[in-house]
Amino acid sequence: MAELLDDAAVSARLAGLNGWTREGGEIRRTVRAPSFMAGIGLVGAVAGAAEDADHHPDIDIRWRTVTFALSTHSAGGLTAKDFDLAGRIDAMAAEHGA
Ligand code: H2B
Repeated sequence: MAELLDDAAVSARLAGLNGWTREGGEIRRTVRAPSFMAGIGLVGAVAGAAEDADHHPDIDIRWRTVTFALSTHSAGGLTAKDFDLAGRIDAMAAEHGA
């Protein structure tokens, strides 16, 4: 099972991401896509990556504003799995103009 990261490790890994904030035991990023359909396209791409990783973000879609939240439920907090997927979401967000 993935191990919980300590505060120093969380801070270090947050510094390598784009626009993510820590909210207790999860990390969140809100992106603004250029259109509703671009946001949906991003969500579809993230869904594929989540299935590949067997790790799934909570996703909130409001017109073209999409919020992703990540935590590792089985560990009760943040692990490398969250930051690995967050980095992939950052790359996909850039590809979708968000
Ligand atoms: N996604 C997230 N975000 N956290 C988890 O702990 C998690 C998951 N667990 N997706 C996975 C699925 C687990 O249920 C399977 C069995 O690996």
